[in-house]
Order: sequence, then structure tokens, then C-alpha cells
Amino acid sequence: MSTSSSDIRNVAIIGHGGTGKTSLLEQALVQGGEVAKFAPVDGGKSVSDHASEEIARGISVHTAMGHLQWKGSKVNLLDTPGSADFIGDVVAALHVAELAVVTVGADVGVQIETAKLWRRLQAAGTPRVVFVNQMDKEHADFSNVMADLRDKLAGNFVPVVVPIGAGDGFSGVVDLISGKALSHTGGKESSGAVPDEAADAVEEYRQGLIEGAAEGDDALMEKYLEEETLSEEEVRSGLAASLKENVVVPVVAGAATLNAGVASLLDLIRLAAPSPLEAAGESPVSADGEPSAFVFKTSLDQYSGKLSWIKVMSGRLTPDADLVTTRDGKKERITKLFVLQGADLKDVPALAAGDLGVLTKLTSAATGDTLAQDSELSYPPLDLPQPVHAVTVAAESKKDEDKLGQFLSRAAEEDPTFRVRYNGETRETVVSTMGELQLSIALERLKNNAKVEVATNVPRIAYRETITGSAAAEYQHKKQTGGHGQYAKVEIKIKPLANGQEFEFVNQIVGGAISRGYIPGVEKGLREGMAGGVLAGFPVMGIEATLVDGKEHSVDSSELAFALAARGALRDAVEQAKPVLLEPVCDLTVYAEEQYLGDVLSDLSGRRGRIQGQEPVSAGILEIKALVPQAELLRYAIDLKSMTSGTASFELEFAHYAPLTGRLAEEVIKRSQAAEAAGR
Ligand SMILES: Nc1nc2c(ncn2[C@@H]2O[C@H](COP(=O)(O)OP(=O)(O)OP(=O)(O)O)[C@@H](O)[C@H]2O)c(=O)[nH]1
Ligand SMILES: [Mg+2]
Repeated sequence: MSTSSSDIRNVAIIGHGGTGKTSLLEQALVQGGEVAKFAPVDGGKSVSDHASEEIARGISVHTAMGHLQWKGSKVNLLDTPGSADFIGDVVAALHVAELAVVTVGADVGVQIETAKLWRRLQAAGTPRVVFVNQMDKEHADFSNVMADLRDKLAGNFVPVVVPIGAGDGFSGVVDLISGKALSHTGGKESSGAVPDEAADAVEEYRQGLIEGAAEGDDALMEKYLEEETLSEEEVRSGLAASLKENVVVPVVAGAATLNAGVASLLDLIRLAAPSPLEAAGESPVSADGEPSAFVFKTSLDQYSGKLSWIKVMSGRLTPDADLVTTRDGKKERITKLFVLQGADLKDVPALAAGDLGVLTKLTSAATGDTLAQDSELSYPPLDLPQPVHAVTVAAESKKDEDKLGQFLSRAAEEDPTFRVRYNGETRETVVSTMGELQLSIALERLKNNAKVEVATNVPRIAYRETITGSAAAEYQHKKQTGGHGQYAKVEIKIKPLANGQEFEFVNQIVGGAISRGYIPGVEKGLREGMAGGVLAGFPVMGIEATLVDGKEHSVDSSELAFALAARGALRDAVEQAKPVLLEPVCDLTVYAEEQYLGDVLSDLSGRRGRIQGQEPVSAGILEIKALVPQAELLRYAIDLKSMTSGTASFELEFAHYAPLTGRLAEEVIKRSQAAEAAGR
């Protein structure tokens, strides 16, 4: 059965680690009748956390998809990992979801990832609901969490489902729309009247809900202002309009493991979440037209091979569709369509526009690609952050090199924030990830599944060389070997170029001291000389070189001879022009709780960091910006975590090259010479 597009709800469940996202998906599937019995995450049998690395750690590492029918709607739920290392999967889920459910622990309130994710949602304008989970935990306090949300995050927070009691005394929730109390026992919710002791609080909350519902519709607002109340039906339609327009953030209290508040959350999703056809954004879904789809994630299944997770963007997709990967025009053969329930694939006859599904064994399509009949079409790609933690990897045994290469390219295919790059300059394979956890999980899979042992190391830094003064040099290349000799003479002047520019070549030869045909040879020689380095073998940059004079021989001159002469002249000139090393400096952004500010700042100053500023992301959570040499950040992913009890995270981007002098420069030069001598 394929649902019509207007009945589809795509929801990404996001939130700080351990706030119950996976449990919420599990319980929703139980309530939707897709799963017979609730399997707690810790038992290792949940639908969502099925990978061995997830079971071993008790956390989600990959986004998992589940689906259920809820009162005539098809609800697709994407359970994302909470750890900042796996933000790539969160970005992918949010890209295809029309609603985000943000889980917050009722005992802990807003945490650092909550605040960071919130900024992302604000920037994208994604409608969202907050699920205040774990109401049964010790220290759970709904009104504290409400105050925390209002204090720390932007949004018009409107409770829609509120708790009765908390902690040990948590006995159920009140759905403020229907006014019914729902108590849970043994995983079953049963409805009844609101208990007397909760009546006053409920009345107050209900007034807030009515106001929030009125926000979405001018006519309702007018009626509300006149009559100070709205009917249940008006509250429903107003709330749906307010959520779709993103002018309220409904808050639902509950406990996923106890099945409290989950059905009410699903009711709210069905009622008020935008359907794919209603979503605002760059590329709206259209039910009409030829079928097309966007690949938002790729995973590798041990039985079915490559799984391409898609969102149907237009038309109705059936297994006989003729589709190409529009990036390269390659034809893709589709024989079956699937939907996912955790690890299980189920084939379906068709997918409606807006629905999420899976295609297997596509040859060319990768994450971020568009599949369509028309090869001109391309949907906006995922907006992924840059990986920040880099190491070099090398197979312990030479015979495993091919296996290692294959594993790394597959890992990169599965996870676009896992990047593999061969650095020709340093002759290293560099793997970059969002953090130490993501890296160690990949290396563990490499060891366990591919049976390859690797050595990892910190990457070598791509230093550069430049000059700080001007100089002139002339160089004569002369060789007599048998028949033809080699002859060229070149005279150059060099001076530093302004910020960031690599190289400029000026030819000032007048009167034909060097024939025009040899000039490209001179430029080539200069460029080669720069690439090879002078001080310590690192590429030279930031030089303007002017060819002022030269000499040629009628028989023995050649382009090659001029290239060699130019190289010699460049080397001599650079040596005189006060050369210095340049080191890469990064723009670093750290997100940390206020209590760690002092530690983070003093650590950064120990790393030769220059603080550029700090500002609150939300109350209590700071964004600190600094310029820090890359060489000081090689272990930052590990050090920052241990400094902040695992709470802080950071982003990194190359900023510019800056001079490195003194003892540190001498050490770099010495190391480079030693490496050269060792033949590396
Ligand atoms: N008491 C109580 N425990 C809960 C509830 N929901 C989840 N838990 C527990 O909290 C822990 C974390 O739950 P998960 O569902 O794995 O949380 P998550 O948000 O998916 O975590 P990550 O995937 O690591 O981000 C597990 O031990 C759950 O059993 C709840 O409502 N009440
Ligand atoms: Mg999880």
C-alpha cells in the first residue's frame, strides 16, 4: 500500500545523547503495532540500535529509520545519534524531515547538544516539537525544564501534553487538547478524568495552549481576544497552523520506556506536522510529474549490499522507473523498492512523493545525489560540517594495503563526514572524522570485519616557505656532454607578494636577451623550484619573480636548460631573501559550557591560540572563537573532551598561513631534514 503524500509525516528525532531518542522510536513502533514488545536499548535488541558498535556501547552511532501507521497517516521516524561525532547523520535526517522532535531529559533540561541542534533548527526554520522525556527519573521536574527551555533557547514554548507527578510519583500525562488524563500501567495507557490535585495546573497550561493555537490564524486570534477561549476543534486547527508556520514549539511530556506521552506525541505529529507537500524550504516535494528522488544516506548491509536511502521528491516511484544518477548521467537499474524498519528491509510496490525508502545496488548514486529521468535535475546537497580530527593510517602489513584502501573508501561512502585523502606532499593517507569516537569505531570495524591491523599517527603538517625580503640572483646552467651542450643564463629579482597570493611571474626582458620561446621554460623552472622548497623542502609561496635578464646560446640552449637555470636562480635568490617557514593556522570554534570557559581559554593560550571572541549560544553555553596553529590541534578532539567531561565540541577551518620562527621553526626544519635523509 502506498500512502498519499498528504498523509505522510517525516520526523527526525534529535537531541543530546542519552535523552531517549532510540527508546522513543521503539515505543512508537510498539504503539503503531509494528513491534510486538518493547525492547529496551540496554538489552541490545532494539529496532534502531542494531549495529554491533551500537549494542556494545549502548548508544546510537547511525541514523535508523522506522515507520508506522497512525490513524491514517504514515509516520516515518528517523532516530539520530546524539553524540556530536555523528552530526553527519543528523544533518541527513533533518534534510528530509519536515518536523524535528527534540528530546530533552526531564531531569537535566537543555544540554550542550540541545543548544547546538537548536541553532541548526533555527537557521533552517524547521518546525519542531520538544519531547520532555524520562519524567519518571529521579529529579525530573517539568516546570524546571520549561523554565530552562525559555531561558536558554529561542522559541514560543507551549505545553500540549503535561505530566501528572514526577519521578517515582509520575503517574501519567494530561493531553491538554482533549483535556483527558492518560495513565500508564504495564506499558498500556488508559484515559480518565484529570485528578483533582492536577486540575489547577492543567487549567493554567490549557490557557497557554489556547493562546499558542490562536497565533497561527488571524481569525482565531480575533475570536480568542473577544471570547478568551477556543473550542477543541479550533485549538486543533490553530495548533496545526502555528506549528507549520513555526510560530510555536509544542512541548510534550512523557516517558518513552513506560509508554507515557508517546501516543499523544504521535497524535500531535499526525495532526500538526507539515506533510512533505506543505514543507517550506529550498526544494518542495511535488506529487505530480515524473518520479525523482534524493539520496540522503548510504549504508552497507551485509546481505543486501549497498542501501541508498531516498526521499521521493516528485511523482510516484515504482520499481520499473527509468532513473539516472543526474551527477554523471549513469543509468540505475531499479528492480525493487524497500522501506526500512531498523535493520529489516521490506519491499513495497510503490513510494509516493515525500515518502522515505531504500533502493539497493545502485551503481553510481552516492549520498547527496539526485535520481531522475531528466539528467538536468539536481536537488540541493546536504550541508555537512567539516571533519575536525585527522590521523594518518597505514596497514601494519604491506599485503593488507589494498584491503585497507577498499575499507576506507567504503567507510567514506557510508559516511560523508568520514573523509579519506592521500597527501602526496607528505605521502600519507589521512583520515578525517568529526571526532575520536567516530574514528575509533571505524578502526574497530576495520579490525573486526576486514581483519586489517593499522598503525595510526598524527598527520604531518603541510608547512610552507616564503620570503620576507627582496633579493636578486643570476644563475648559469652549463653542461657539455658529448654532442649537444646545455646552456642558459637567467637573472631574476624576487620580492614578497601580499597576503595569500601564491606566485606571480613578470617578464621584463627587452631586446631579446632570451628568445620568446624559452620564457615558458623559465617560468616552469621557477614553479618547480618553488614546489621543491628551499629552507626545509616545503613548497614556497608568496613570491613575485621578475625575469630581468639572461643569455642564450644559438645551439646549446633549450627550454629545459632555461628551466634548470631558473630553478638555480630561484634557490639562490630565496636564500638571500630572508626565507621563513609558514604554518597553517585554523579558525577554531569551541562550544563549551560556561563552567569550563577558564580551562578552555587557558588551554588555548598554551596552544599559541589567539582568542577572537566569545558569545553565548544560549544561556550557559558559549561559543569561543580563536585562531590556533594547526600543529597545536592534532589531538584537540581528545584533549577537549577530557577537559570538559566529554561535553564540549568544536569546528575547525583552515584560515591562513602565518610565519613560524625561533625554536619551533628550527625543530620543524630539523625534522624535515631527518625525514629527507631517511628517504621519506
Ligand atoms: N527511566 C527512564 N529511562 C529512559 C527513558 N527513556 C529512555 N530511557 C533510558 O535512557 C537511556 C538512553 O536511552 P536511549 O533511547 O538509548 O537514548 P538516545 O537518546 O537514543 O541515546 P543516543 O543514541 O546515545 O543519543 C537508556 O538506558 C534508556 O533505557 C524513560 O522515559 N525513562
Ligand atoms: Mg539512540
